[in-house]
Amino acid sequence: GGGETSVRVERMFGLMDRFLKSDPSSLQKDILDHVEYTVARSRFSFDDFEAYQALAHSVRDRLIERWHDTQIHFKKKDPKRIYFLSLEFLMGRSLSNSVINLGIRDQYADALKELGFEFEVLAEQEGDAALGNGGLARLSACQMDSLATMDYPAWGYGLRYQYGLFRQVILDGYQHEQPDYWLNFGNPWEIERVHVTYPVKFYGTVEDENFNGGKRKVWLPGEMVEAVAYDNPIPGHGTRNTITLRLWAAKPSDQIDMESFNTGDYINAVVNRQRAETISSVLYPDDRSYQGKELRLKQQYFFVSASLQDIIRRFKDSHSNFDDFPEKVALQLNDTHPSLAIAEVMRVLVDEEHLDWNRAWGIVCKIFSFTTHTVLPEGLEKVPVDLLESLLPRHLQIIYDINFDYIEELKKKIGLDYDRLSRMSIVEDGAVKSIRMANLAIVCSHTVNGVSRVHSELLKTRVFKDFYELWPHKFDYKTNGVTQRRWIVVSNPSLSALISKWLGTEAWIRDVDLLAGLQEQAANVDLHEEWRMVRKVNKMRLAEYIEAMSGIKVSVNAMFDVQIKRIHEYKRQLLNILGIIHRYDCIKNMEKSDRTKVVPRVCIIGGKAAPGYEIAKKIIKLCNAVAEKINNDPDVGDLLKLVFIPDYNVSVAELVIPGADLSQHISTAGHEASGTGNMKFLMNGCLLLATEDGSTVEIIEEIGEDNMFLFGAKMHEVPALRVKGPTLKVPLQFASVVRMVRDGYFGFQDYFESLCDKVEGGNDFYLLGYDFQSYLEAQAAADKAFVDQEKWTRMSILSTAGSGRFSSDRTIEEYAEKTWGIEPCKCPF
Ligand code: AZC
Repeated sequence: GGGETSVRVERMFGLMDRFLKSDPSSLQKDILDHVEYTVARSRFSFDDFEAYQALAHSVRDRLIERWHDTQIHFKKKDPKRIYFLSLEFLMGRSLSNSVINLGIRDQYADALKELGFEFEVLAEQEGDAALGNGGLARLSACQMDSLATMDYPAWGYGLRYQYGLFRQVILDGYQHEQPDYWLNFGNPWEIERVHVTYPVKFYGTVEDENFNGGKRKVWLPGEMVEAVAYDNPIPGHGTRNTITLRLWAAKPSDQIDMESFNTGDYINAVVNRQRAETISSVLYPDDRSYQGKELRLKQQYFFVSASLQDIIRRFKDSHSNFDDFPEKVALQLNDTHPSLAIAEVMRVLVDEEHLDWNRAWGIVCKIFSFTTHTVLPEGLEKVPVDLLESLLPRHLQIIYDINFDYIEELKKKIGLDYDRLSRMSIVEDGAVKSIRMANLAIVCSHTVNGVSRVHSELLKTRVFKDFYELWPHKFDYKTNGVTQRRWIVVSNPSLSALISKWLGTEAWIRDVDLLAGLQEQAANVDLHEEWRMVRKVNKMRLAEYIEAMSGIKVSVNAMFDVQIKRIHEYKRQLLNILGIIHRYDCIKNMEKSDRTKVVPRVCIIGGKAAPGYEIAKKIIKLCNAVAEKINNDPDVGDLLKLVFIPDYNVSVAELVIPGADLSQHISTAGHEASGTGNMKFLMNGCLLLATEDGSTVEIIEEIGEDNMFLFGAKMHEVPALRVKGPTLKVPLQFASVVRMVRDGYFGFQDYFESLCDKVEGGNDFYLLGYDFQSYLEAQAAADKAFVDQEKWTRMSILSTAGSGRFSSDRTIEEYAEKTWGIEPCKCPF
């Protein structure tokens, strides 16, 4: 039995020898062993990529040790667990993050040096794991890092897409999408669990069956697919705790459909089975607009069903009464994407565990919490009833039953206000009858979280007003945060060392509030000098990358002005580009002698457009067309450059953010739920040029408005401005830059026409025209501040010093205490 084995193992190794050693010579031996036996290359001849693979495998071995210990410890202590359900995780690279969290980066660097390799060079060999679109997905990744670091008993659950987010290729200035077949070269960071599999059912019918003198529902599925677990260990920093991100892959079911094999068409029967894999094959690249596609719904249910089978199996390992479930399990719905989990828990409890409906409902009401990440109505998922009925007939019945009870209760509370009842119903009657997933999530969750304070206000006063009035206690918010481990320590090692030196401790890496200690030193000239030095080195690194990517040479003396994020109308990359055109036009029209007064700029824009989002794609093309013109104009030279960085992703962000002087977060007020890029720039001492939107409002409270460049209409002004829309006076400068685009100054006149139409003639929904004047003023203020290097450096230091509140450690602690009711469970060393 297991007991005997462990005694035997202990006798073989002795307690102290149980773990792999991490001194340089042990590391070297392990790396070389992996070269020889895992990568199967000769230890006398292997290239950088093979060295990376071997290195990654040796790190993996160390992760696995910690991970085993953590899982055993969790099992022994049996604490309440948090299960984080998310259809997207944007993990990026793992190597540097892992060795830093394990505390053995320097040992590895030394070990590799003697073998003739450089750690950084090998780290560059790794491709990104891009199993997500944007903010929501990267937030999940940051939160996993915090959950591990803070010793919470947590599991992430998601899908193991074979194709991550598409690669963006720019040809003639246009975006083209290419598949990201990221598993091509193997993935050392995952562990395939061939024995952890669950059947997932689809289609079929629901029948009534006699049971205990009554009737009960039985779902007779029409299709069965197997979910196979792939575990990705997530190491905490400065702790042994290493938690699990479990991603599911679809495989043909074990249960062979004898029917199709008996017809004699063996080849086709095999080929048909193989189609099961398409469920987890590709990530939907649209981060906002919901499309009602069957495959998407299949993905959602597939991952929800497998995860819940796994969670319930783990619960049943040590519990027999489902009434204890809420004391042991918290389920977090990351947006509405996993909200079928609600109906699935009801189905399992009622149909499979035979609890009566009310008892099951009582349990469901205590376990779910829901976080929404948007205010855009097109982001709210609505599943057509027809689709749900054919794919998941029993779930549709359950949702109808939940809705029936809920509407009856609601009538008692609000009376027969039919408008309001129909707005609040989970089922939407209309041309296409559909299920409102957000309403389902709100009705069945105990907490509805926003991602920043103002986002939560919008939810309460606009998007979910009816619900807030009914259940004010459900509504709360946890302002987003990012992990300083990845966004300072991994991506900006020189700044990290500088901070530790001046604070006299590395403790801020786990306790980020300590960064505030830099405030006292904000005027220290020695710190200033070192701070500027670090920033300059990072700018040089970025300049080299820009030249390698685009052939454009940029001067590190210029201000690096960056906007990187998904391309969206509400994020207003177009405002940025029109501002750049204005700057260009000013330089062109200046007396030559005045040009010496211009503060040189390198404007950097990066981001992907959803493949079907035409306007966003035109914005990319416009950026490239303007860049082409400006960068080749000898009148302008180093005074202005515009660079579009292709294929923006997590590892590009890690390179760009530390090298930015100024970053733009310029969404129309009331549209960015939170924003997390702003926090990453802030931590790295980059100044913000921003609107008072999302989490920026809270950043202002931390560092003060004097430490950033704010502009634009305020959130409460926006609705009235929209009403006035067509009568608003637009500044002349705005009309004239749009004119330049319309007149074909940058070519492609016809192609850009519809883009210009979006911001003129009363169509300017995002208020680019209205905000243009104050945008230019904020830009001028940034120029002025940049010339005063003393002042700029002080602002930069104060930005980093004031970033402590925006760590995901703080966010996760709030979730743990206020929403999930879980406690740390630290694995002893
Ligand atoms: C994003 C929000 O747009 C962004 O403001 C926020 O910081 C981030 O989530 C994390 O909360 N939303 C998404 O990426 N996607 C959806 C569907 O909202």
